[in-house]
Amino acid sequence: MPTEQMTSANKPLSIEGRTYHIETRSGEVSNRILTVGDPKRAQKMASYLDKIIFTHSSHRGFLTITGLYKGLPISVVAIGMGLSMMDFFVRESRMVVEGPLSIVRFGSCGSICQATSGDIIIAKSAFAIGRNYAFFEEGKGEPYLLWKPVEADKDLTRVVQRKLSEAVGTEHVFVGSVGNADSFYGSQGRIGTDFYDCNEGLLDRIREKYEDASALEMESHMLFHLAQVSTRAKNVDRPSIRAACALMVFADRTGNKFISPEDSERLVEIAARAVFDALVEDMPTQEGLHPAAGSV
Ligand code: R1P
Ligand code: URA
Repeated sequence: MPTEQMTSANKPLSIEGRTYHIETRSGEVSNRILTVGDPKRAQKMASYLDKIIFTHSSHRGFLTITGLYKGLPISVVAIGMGLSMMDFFVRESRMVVEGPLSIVRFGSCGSICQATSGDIIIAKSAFAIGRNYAFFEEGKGEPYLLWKPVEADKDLTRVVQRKLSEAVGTEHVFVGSVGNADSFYGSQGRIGTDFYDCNEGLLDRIREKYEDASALEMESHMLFHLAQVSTRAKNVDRPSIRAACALMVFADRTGNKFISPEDSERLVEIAARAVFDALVEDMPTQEGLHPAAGSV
């Protein structure tokens, strides 16, 4: 249920200026954001900030932690899973952050390349994989639609790749295009018998269409797409969004292996400072927290 009265149906903000789903307002979110899916991952990574100055858990499951790292503000935001959550996150963050906005996603994925569990894949670009309802309802077309890749921000990606390579070793870092599926199951080519998914040839089709297809997950294309269209919006008089994405391989889809809880925790711990270092190197100026932020 809404926790505060909203002032508009078109752009729901509370009287205090808090967004409807994430429930943050100007001054509480930094221009440098690390976003993850899992709130425990967010807490673990945020524990590597030098100082935490704001924490809020929203009624829709978004967790925002803002702090200082090497003197600059960084927010860590856990968004849960899937395209819609990424859409809420990017749009509502844009509503409350003035000026340039750099977003790094640090997520988990299934690898469909040589990378194995515990390795990291840097998204050079991301493409969407969507269930084609016309096929299932009317027998029209292919069961899955594959959209053209959208590029990550090159500069931000370069620094994220360098910092993570220094942290985990270049031999554990791979670069490629990431498939952003609308399901963990059907549209990621997981074969089962409970549903008619018609996805037996999907991984081969993806690899044929995109030679550098490396990983499958559920948010990166929406992030890159919104960053891209933020530059085309009408009446935008502020710098656009820049986005990058690095993914821990949890599921090795070729070798059929899954990461252990201990290894995933270790990787998150190793990566936290690397991603923060990338965010502050990429935007070294004192952008960020709004002076009017009473709760910060
Ligand atoms: C599925 O298990 C989830 O893991 C991946 C997928 O994109 C999806 O959200 O990312 P996160 O680990 O960041 O949630
Ligand atoms: N996240 C995904 O979306 N897919 C995987 O296989 C592993 C993590």
